[in-house]
Amino acid sequence: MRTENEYREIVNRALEPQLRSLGDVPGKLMDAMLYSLLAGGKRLRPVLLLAFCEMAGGDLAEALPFACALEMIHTYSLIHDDLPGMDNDELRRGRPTNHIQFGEGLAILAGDGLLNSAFEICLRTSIEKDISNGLRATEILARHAGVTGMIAGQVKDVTLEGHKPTEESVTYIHTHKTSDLLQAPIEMGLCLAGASDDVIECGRQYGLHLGFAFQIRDDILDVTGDPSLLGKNIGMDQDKQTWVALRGLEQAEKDAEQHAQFAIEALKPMPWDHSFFDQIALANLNRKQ
Ligand code: GRG
Repeated sequence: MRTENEYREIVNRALEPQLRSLGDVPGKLMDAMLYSLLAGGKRLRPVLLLAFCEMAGGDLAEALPFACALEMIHTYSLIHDDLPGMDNDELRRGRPTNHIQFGEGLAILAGDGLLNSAFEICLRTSIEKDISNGLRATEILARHAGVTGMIAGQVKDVTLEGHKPTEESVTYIHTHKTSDLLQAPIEMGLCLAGASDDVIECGRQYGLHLGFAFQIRDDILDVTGDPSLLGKNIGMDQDKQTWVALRGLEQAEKDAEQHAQFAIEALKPMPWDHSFFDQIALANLNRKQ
């Protein structure tokens, strides 16, 4: 296995060439897409895709365009989430948000552009390189990012703002807004490697619990975090359906730990060394950004 940093570097080097490979994109649109895409996120999702794929014996070069596509979808969701009609945020990844930098119209189009480019890249790669499980991997991405996945979670997040959080509502939002886009890379990576359905199910459970632990940590950081480390403002989720609003800070810390343990447990039936992924689940508990 490579290190997390090595995977991150591989993704960072590939993102811009993948986007530019689509052809003659209007300059302003390309600038706005690259502004957010290259702003330096943690790259957790593409790292998971590549690492799960390699663990299961898959080919990194084949998986790389899919990993970049997933990061494009994640970045689009952040751009749209920051818009005045949604969370109205001014800081993201340590920079002014896309609509502050380029205006609302171009920010909407940059998000749309990244979303569409992701599927163009997945489908083109599958067709041109004749990747046997490419279409299946693309369907997994569409489903987790789509109207029963991340978008469903975001709809509840937006429409329940200001309502009293319940276990059911917060669980729904965390499952879909966050876990779905963490399950996608794991299932895609394993699928591209040709892993069995049993193995994919283990990965799906890991992604579900990692997503919960990740979002609970995010909710905690919105209260206790340092904006200069986080790269975004804090206190933005006060009227939101958060785990901290539901359970309080102290219990939220314990729940995040429990979900990290569930995630680690889920990988135990896998026939490979999974310490890389155990580490990711544990590191999230102390992350500051
Ligand atoms: C607009 C359809 C649509 C969806 C938006 C992803 C999302 C849904 C909203 C962003 C805000 C948020 C708190 C999402 C939950 C997942 C999450 C914690 C995203 C931030 O991901 P990180 O921390 O970000 O991996 P970086 O910048 O490191 O990539």
